[in-house]
Amino acid sequence: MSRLGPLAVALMLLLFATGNPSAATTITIDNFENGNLNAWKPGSSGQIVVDPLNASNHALHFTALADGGDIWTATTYAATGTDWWVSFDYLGRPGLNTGGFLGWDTDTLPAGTEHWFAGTTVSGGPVEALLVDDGAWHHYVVHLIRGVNLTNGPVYIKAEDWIKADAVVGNAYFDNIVISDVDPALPVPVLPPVISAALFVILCAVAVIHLRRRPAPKAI
Ligand SMILES: [Ca+2]
Ligand SMILES: [Ca+2]
Ligand SMILES: [Ca+2]
Repeated sequence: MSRLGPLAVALMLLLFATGNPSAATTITIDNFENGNLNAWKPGSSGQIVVDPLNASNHALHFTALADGGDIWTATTYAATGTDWWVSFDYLGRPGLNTGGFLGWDTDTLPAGTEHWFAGTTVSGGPVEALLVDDGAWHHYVVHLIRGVNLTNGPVYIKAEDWIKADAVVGNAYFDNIVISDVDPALPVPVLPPVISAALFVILCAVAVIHLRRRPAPKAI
């Protein structure tokens, strides 16, 4: 059996100490750049279109108005912990109450257990994120908590251009829909500077000892 050299052990120690053993589960549901809606169930009026504000970007909009949901994700998603964050970008153009809504649903039917957590109006009920309709993209992060505004089981994500909003079709755009069990606003975990410096000193010391112990090259 071969023995690991002290330098290798020190490197493993450093990697272990700086790694993140509880890595976040983050899933990009769709950024609408792959040319298809395979992440979503067929049969909706959703379409991938060129971003009206950025010709190099694509987004989702709808060719029909809906109530109860227009497009559902192809699969369900489950939060691995108590908390869940759904982030996305929304563009409402032009004007007021363009009708974009994003929510979760336990099935793919308009009825049943559901929650619209983002929308351009609260006339259908409160939402966590009231979407801005000012003709510009805005980024949103919605915090969902099991037993509060998220059911315990897996859910579909769904979206629509709500028929009871401005009744104008096609002016609600979504992009970059991501779900995560870690708040994206939190900084990436890093070691405190004191610990990082200590590890660096230890690594250097081990490397020096290792080099000193190396056998001298044999004389020819
Ligand atoms: Ca996009
Ligand atoms: Ca609309
Ligand atoms: Ca439903």
